Amino acid sequence: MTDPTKTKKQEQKSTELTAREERFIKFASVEYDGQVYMTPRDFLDAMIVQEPRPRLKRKLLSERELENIRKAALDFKVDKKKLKEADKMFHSLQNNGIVSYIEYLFLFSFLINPKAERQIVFNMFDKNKDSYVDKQEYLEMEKIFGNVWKAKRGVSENRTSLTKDYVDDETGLQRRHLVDTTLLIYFFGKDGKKLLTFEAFDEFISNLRTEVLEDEFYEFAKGMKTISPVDFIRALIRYSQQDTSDNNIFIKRVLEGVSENIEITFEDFFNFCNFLIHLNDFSMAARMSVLLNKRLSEEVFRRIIRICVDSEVNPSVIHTAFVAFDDKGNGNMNYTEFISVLRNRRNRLFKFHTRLTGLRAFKKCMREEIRKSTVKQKIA
Ligand SMILES: [Ca+2]
Repeated sequence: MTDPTKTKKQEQKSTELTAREERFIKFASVEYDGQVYMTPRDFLDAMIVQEPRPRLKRKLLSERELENIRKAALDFKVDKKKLKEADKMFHSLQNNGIVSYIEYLFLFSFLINPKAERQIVFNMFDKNKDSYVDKQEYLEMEKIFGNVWKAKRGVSENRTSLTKDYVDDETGLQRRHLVDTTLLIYFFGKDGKKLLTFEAFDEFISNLRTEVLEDEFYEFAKGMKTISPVDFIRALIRYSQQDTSDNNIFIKRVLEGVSENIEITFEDFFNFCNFLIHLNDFSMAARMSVLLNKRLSEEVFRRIIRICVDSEVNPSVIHTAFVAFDDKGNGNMNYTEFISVLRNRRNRLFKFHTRLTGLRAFKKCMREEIRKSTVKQKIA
C-alpha cells in the first residue's frame, strides 16, 4: 500500500532491502499468513553458506504444521545428563520450527558479542529489574529491534494503536504476527508464563554458537575428526572480501610454513573462534603492543590471544594463523590485515549499516567503556 504522505526519498528507502534483509528472505523457506520465517535449519545455513539449499518455492505452513512446530518447541528440553547431542536444539528441530526476521537479527547480534555485552542488553530488557525477562519484556525487545528497522526504512512509528506494529510490506519481513515463534514457545512455555533468566538465555546462545561452529567445522572435515592447517585458514578467510587470488596467498604461506601433519580438532577450532567475539579487545591490545614494540611477534600474538579469551588456544592453531598473516615472512604479523579478515568472518558477509541512535548508540557507548576498562586491567 502506498502512503501518500511519504516523500519520494522515503518511498525509495522503504522499498530497498538491506543485505541482511535480502539474506533473510533468500534463506527463509517457510511462510504463514503472509509472514516469512526461517526454519532452524535455514538459520544455521544462513550463518555458514553463501547460497540456500535448492528449493522450488517457499513452503506455506498449514495450521497442523504450525501446531507440530509448537509441540516440538515445547517438547525440546536440554538434558544435561545426556551427551552434548541433547543441547543441539536447531540441529534437532531442523525444519520443524520458525524464526522471525527480528529474531534472526538479535540472535545474530547475541552470537557475535561477548558475555558481558549480552548481560547488559539482557538487563536492558528486564524492565522491572526482577532478573527475569518475561514474554512481554521479550516482545518489547523485538519491538525495539523492529523500530530500528522501521526508522531505517522511513516507516513512521507514530501510527494508531491498531496498526502500530503492522507494516504493509510485500516481502513479509515485518508484519505483526500473532503466531508464537519457536523461541517464544521455548523460552516462555505454552501459556507464555515462564520466565527467562540470563543464565538460561546465555546457555541457549552458547549452545547455538557451538551448533553453528560444528556445522562449519564438519563441512571442512568431510567425515573426519580433524581438519588440516590449510582447511583451518580456508575457514577463517572464507568471508573475506578480498578476491580469490589474495586468499590463495594465505593458503600458500600456510603450505610453505606450517607442517601438514598438524591436525586441528573441533575443540581447537572452537577455542580459536571463541576469540572472534573478543576481536575488538584483540585489536586494541595489538595496536598498543605495536606502538610499544614496533612489531607483532608470534610470542606476543599468542599472549594477546590468551588475554582476550582467558583460556588456552592450541599453539599449533595460533602458529598457523600467525604464518598465514606474516606477509613478509619475517616473523612480524600484519595484524591489520588479520583483523580485517577476521572481522569479515565474524560479521559473516553482512554488516549493520544503521545510524547509531538511541539504543544502538547507548550499546556502543557501553561496549567501548567495558572494553577499555577490561583491556586496561588485563594489560596493567
Ligand atoms: Ca523482568
